[in-house]
Amino acid sequence: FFFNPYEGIAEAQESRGLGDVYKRQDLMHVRLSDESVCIGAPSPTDSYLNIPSIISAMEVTDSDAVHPGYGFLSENADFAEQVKNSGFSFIGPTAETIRMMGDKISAIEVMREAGVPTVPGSNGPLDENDARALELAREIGFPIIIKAAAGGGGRGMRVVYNETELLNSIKVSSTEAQSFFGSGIVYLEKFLENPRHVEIQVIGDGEGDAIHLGDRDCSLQRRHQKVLEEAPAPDIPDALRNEVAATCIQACKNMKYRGAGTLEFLYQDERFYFIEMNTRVQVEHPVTEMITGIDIIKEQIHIAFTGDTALIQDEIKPRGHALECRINAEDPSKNFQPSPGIISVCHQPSGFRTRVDGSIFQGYKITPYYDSMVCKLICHGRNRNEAIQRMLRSLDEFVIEGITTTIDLHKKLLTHKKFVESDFNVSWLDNEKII
Ligand code: MV4
Repeated sequence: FFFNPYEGIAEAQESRGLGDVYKRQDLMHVRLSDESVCIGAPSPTDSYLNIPSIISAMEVTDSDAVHPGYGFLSENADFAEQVKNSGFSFIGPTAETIRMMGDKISAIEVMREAGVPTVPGSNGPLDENDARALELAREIGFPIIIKAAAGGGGRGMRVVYNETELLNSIKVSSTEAQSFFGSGIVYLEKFLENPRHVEIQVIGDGEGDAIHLGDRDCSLQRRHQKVLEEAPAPDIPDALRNEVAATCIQACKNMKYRGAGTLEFLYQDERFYFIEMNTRVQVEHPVTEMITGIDIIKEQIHIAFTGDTALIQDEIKPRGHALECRINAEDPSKNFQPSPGIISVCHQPSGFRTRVDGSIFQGYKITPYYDSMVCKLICHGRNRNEAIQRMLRSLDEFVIEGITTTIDLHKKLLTHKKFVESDFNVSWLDNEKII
């Protein structure tokens, strides 16, 4: 071997300690790269969210394209636009598509036109007309939920249970939305009280062809942070799954969707209700890769460079069941507060149908600057039960010392009767103190 990617890491960590400046050489992906460029200070606004800084890095390295990943600028239409205008390729949809889906009201409209089932609601922004808002809420039936058009992911929402609080709640929500998102536009939906979160993975070639890769259940989340995801979503009649997926494909064809995307649904009483579309690849995409055998990242890059996809719907045959546990550097006994520090011992599981996606190694230093997710453990099985057993075996093999992680919490979750029986909804982890 010409080089040892670990060389000098332990010594460097030890001599600098935790309080010191983080060195980019401390990151394995930087060590493995042919070239690297510093994009700014650790604070995201100075670096990963700084558009000129990213575009400068593309210029000095003579890059062809940028993969926006997830988080940061991955759903920022201005970034996609500036990348394109600077002569580079953005691996994702067009800026127009990102903008259209970023506005939740226009996203719902696009989906309705394609026949995607949506939540009964205002189907447009609420205006100043109080009488009209009251009439609408009565028609829909309480409880209703007020959402910000520019919101998403759980931010800027308010549930209203009766008429007396409606008008005030609309005003408060709009004022909040204005200060959070720079737009006070809000809309109404029927509030579903115990839904599951089911999402459908789509891929479009940007020319009007599109396919889907089935669904995932992401109901297990805590304070809008997903904890464990699975594919396919359990206990949904296949005819219904396929029918809804067909409407998703229609929507992607209509808008000439380019790249990977996800349509998010609430699922309750055997019905799907579209709520939002994500125009990026998601953290939980590996569970879909495991059941379909398709490398979603490769397909994203292929489509960006060729404007074509070799994927054919009839050839996509999901097999078995996959689970993903997000391993966070957090302390569940201290209200999930981040647990930064140096990983002193690291042993990652491996074996048949076991996959670890992540960035950690012995000597890795977790900084307080970013999200606390440090890796993901993904297991596939011939069926859901086999996937659960394999995940439990893999979690037992996983050793991370020096920091506190959510590994033990996953063991409790995977053996809980309600999880084993898929008897949960989006509120379960927030309401029950099971983890
Ligand atoms: C809802 C809902 C119930 N009814 N909309 C929260 C995140 C954002 N993507 C949409 N969210 C919700 N929208 C209606 N009409 C319940 C939620 C919700 C939720 C959705 C998905 C995953 C976790 C959630 C946790 C709490 C509330």
